[in-house]
Formats: sequence, structure tokens, C-alpha cells
Amino acid sequence: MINSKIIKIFSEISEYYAMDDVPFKPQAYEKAVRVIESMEEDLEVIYKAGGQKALTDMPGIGRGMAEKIEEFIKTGRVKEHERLKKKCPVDLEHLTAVEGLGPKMIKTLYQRLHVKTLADLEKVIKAGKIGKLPRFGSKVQENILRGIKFVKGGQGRILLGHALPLVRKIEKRLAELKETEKVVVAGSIRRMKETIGDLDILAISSEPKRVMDFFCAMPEVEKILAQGETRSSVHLHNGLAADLRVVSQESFGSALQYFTGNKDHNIRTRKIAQGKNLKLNEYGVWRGKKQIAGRTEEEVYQAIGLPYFEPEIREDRGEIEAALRQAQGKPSGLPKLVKYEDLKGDLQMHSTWSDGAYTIKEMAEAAKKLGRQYIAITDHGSAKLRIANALDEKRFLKQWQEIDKVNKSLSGIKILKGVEVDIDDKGRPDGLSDAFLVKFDIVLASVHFKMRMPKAEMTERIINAMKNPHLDIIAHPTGRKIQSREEMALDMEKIMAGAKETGAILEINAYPERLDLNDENIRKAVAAGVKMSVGTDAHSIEHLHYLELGVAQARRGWAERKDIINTMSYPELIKFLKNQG
Ligand code: DGT
Ligand code: CA
Ligand code: CA
Ligand code: ZN
Repeated sequence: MINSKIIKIFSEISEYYAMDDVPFKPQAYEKAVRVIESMEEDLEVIYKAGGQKALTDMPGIGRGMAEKIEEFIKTGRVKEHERLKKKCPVDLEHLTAVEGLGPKMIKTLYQRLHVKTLADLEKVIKAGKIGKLPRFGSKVQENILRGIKFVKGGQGRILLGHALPLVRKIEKRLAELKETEKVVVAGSIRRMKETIGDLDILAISSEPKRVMDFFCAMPEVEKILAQGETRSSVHLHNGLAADLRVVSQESFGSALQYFTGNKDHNIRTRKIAQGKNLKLNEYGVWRGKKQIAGRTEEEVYQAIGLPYFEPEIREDRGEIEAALRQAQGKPSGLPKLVKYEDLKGDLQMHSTWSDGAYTIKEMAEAAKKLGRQYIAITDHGSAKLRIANALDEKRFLKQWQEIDKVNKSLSGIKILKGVEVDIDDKGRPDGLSDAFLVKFDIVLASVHFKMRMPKAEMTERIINAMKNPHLDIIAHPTGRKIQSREEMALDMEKIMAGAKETGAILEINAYPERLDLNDENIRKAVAAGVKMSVGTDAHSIEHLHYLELGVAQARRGWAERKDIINTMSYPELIKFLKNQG
């Protein structure tokens, strides 16, 4: 699989072009990266089947890019990339991940102070050398130091949404072997945690050696760290490590329970077992030397007096206490988690009218194929956000004609007229009047600029937006981007109280780097009785399947069906939104 290597090369080319002020190309390469990131097929396979043409047929891939992909397949390198890298040989991947550090600043830092890595950067700041450069005042330095810490904290972990397609492919491939009876990916992936450290795969097999040989010979394997009959460990090309363990039928449930974790949940369950004079380990539940459970997880939990826990809530964040309360017949037991199949529609996506890669019709057809009953097209509306090709009132009127047309021609899916409107520093919708906003089926509002206001002001800004009766949903409410951008400073208690009071809905943005609200904030919303929506924020048809990631976060945040508005049918939702104002 060469995709991850092409992604890295194209991202760097994009940054280098941005450094040198090359027009249009940085955005074009960035867009291509987004497309490749969400692909499941190998670029090399596509190329071998259909040559350069097959590559340029993909959305976002131009001639120059196809040539570079071909060059990489043939020679293992891209000369243009090497030429740029030679001019400015820095660790772009990690430097650009620091919030507030743009390509131009990175170039200045390299040319003036020979900064190549995060460690270099930290050094020159601490030595007081950086303040002499233009654009690097004390506030900027402070932000950069914070950003460095943030990036370092996330190193070595991969976004769940980026890892899942490959993980599922490997899982399926192993499961299809005639030598395996069962294959499950455990660990943080089974818990659907937002980022994952490595892959923990469990299998039942009567021929473990054959399975291990197959596993270690997979095309994604870069290096074999250990190969044995019951356990093998490899490094994959995408930077992840993967462990495969073959366990017996009798122990499968306890192994799955153990390797699903998390560690804190396991420590609690072991203690509970001990309290009943039992022993719980990855091989089973034991009374003395006698195994009394272990084949299934249900059996394991039952043997120690606990109910089954959905993997998404096994974090020792109160689930054990809730289960114990439930066992005593008290209220506030375990939640009845919203199910993946409960979601009827997708409430945020973009089309070619703003910064999406596909037309409204193409988005609708693709969503229908995934079983969605409705979608909201929420192209950007704003006066200031010209970058994302935001719409003004005149263009929206034209867009609505197109939506009407597609709604007429397509059966089985409904398209809501939506907008993601920018909110200004006072929380007012930017560029669209109230008289106009009222005509949309659904209005999302979000912060895209001035994200670093002090906590009190930022909180007030969002609450003001919630008070506007025309704004239905606050999109990506905290603005965070996993591993690259911290949450905006917000008083979450006040935000939840404000949402409850005004009836504002908070979004669970399902885009892999956003997942915003995150699990802990979702939990707060649930506790406060605040309703939420799930939206993929898809900019391409490949992004539509991210809905699953949003539901996973909802589940991790203990959300139930009633907490999520897009579990409603289309008529129910329309009625609900009308009553909202
Ligand atoms: P990750 O890989 O960092 O995203 O997170 P996990 O949860 O997949 O953690 P990992 O891969 O280190 O271990 C997989 C599971 O194995 C973990 O969720 C719980 C279990 N486990 C690992 N180490 C320990 C331990 O020291 N004690 C107990 N009780 N369980 C452990
Ligand atoms: Ca793991
Ligand atoms: Ca592991
Ligand atoms: Zn947005």
C-alpha cells in the first residue's frame, strides 16, 4: 500500500509550495491528500489497472499529481519533492502540526535559525533567540510552546477514522482464512477511541502457525518484530504496530475482555472478581484451579456478577458503578446506548457550491446508497469566509432551485436546505440576515475565525449564537482538531446550561480529526439534557461513512437514541425543527 507515502509526499509538496507562495497548488495538493486519505483502494493497484488515466479519473487528482504517483511507483521517489526538501530540509510533518506555525514561519525559522525539528524549535525559543524574528512576539512564542507540547503528546497515535478502513480489511482477510474460526480486533479500536496506539487482534485457530505465516507476509507489513505460534508482532507501513494472538476457544471471551480494556476497566473488574474469591485473567475466570467461565465475554462478566458492557464505555468512567446501581434496582444505571443503525440521516456536508468535491446530486446518491433517509446540504454561508467559497443570499437562492430539482428527481432520500453560517465575534450570523436564515430547513452555526478569545467572551459568543432563534445547531462546538488544535476556551457548564435553556442543539462532528463534541463533552450534554446532532462534515462522497465515527463518540459519551436528533425519521425531524423556530 503506497497511499500513506503519497499522502506524506503530497502534504509536504503542498506546504513547500505554500512557503514559496505558489498560487493555487497548495490547496490543490491538500484536496488530493483529503481524497487519498479517505480511499480504501491502493493507488498502486489503481495505477496498474488503468494507468495515469485511472488516477486522473479520481476526484481531485490532476495530471501533475498522477505523474508524481507514477514516478513514485516506478522509482520509489518523487524528484520535485526531493528538490523542495533539499532547499528546506525540515521535519515538516511535525512542525506544521503545531498550531499557529505556518509554512512561511517554518521557512524563516530554518533560514535564520536552522530550526529543523520540534526539539530545535523548543531550544531556540527557550534560549530567547526567536523573539528577534519578525512575527514571533512573546504571545506567538507562548502559543508555539503550547502547540509543541500538544503535538508531542499525540505522537505515535493514529486517528481512528484513518486507521479503520485498513483495520477492517485486515480483520476481514484474516477471518476469511480457512484456518481461522474467529477473528476480532480488540483494544482501543474496539472501544472506538478517537486515536489508537496499536492494533490488538485475537483469533481462534487450530493451525496457528499457518495463520501467523499469513499475517507476517501481508503486504502492509513493513517489519516483523516477533513471530511465534501464539503471538506475532509486526510494524505496518502506516506506522502502526499490530499484534496477533491466537487463543483457545475456552479462553476467547476472557482474552477479548482483557485485550479490549481499557486497562483501568480491567483493573476494576479483576478487583470485583477478587472480592468474590475468584480470579479473572486473560485465560478465564477461576475458582481455585477450576475454570468457571471464559468462552464469551457475556459469560465472563456474568461469572463476576456484572452485566455485559458495550466496548465503547469500558473506560472506568463510572460504568462499573452504574452497573452496580442497576443490579440493586436503583435508577441511573447503564444507558441504553444509541445504536449505529439508529441514525437515519446526516446533518452536515458540503457540495461543490462551497468547498466540497461533489455536486448535491452526487452527495445525495452516495448517501442513499449508504442507507441514509435524508441529508442536510450545509454549504458555507458568510461574508468573511471567502476561502471556503462561501455563499451569499443570491447564490443560495440558486442553490435551492438545484436542491428542489434533485429532491424531485431522486426518490428514497430527502435533501434539507441547510447552511453552515459563520458566527462573528459577538455570536451573530455573519453575512446572512435573520429574514433570510428563517428560510432554510436547518441552520448550523460555527466559529471559524478569532478562535482564541478569552474564556468568558468566547462562552458568551457561543451562548449569544444559541439565543438566536434562527440558528438550530452549533457545529463543531469546541473547534478542536485532534493532535493539532486545542479546544477553544469555553466554560462547558455554561454552554450546556445555555443550550438547555435555548433549545440549541450541539453537533457531534464526525470528521476524523474533529470528533467535536468529544466523548466527555457528549457525556456532559447528556447529563444536562441537551440534544445533539451527528454530521459527517463530508467534503466528498468518501467522507459520508464517517457517520459511524460520530455515533461511536455518542456511544462513548453514553448518549441514547433520544439524545440524538437524527435518529428521528424525516417527517419527525422536520416537525421538530419547525417547533424549534
Ligand atoms: P492504545 O493501543 O494505546 O490505543 O490503547 P489500548 O487500550 O488498545 O491499549 P494496549 O494496546 O496497550 O493494550 C490492549 C489492552 O490490553 C488494554 O486496553 C488493556 C489490556 N492491558 C494492557 N496492559 C495491561 C495491564 O498492565 N493491565 C491490565 N489489566 N490490562 C492491560
Ligand atoms: Ca491497542
Ligand atoms: Ca497492544
Ligand atoms: Zn466548519
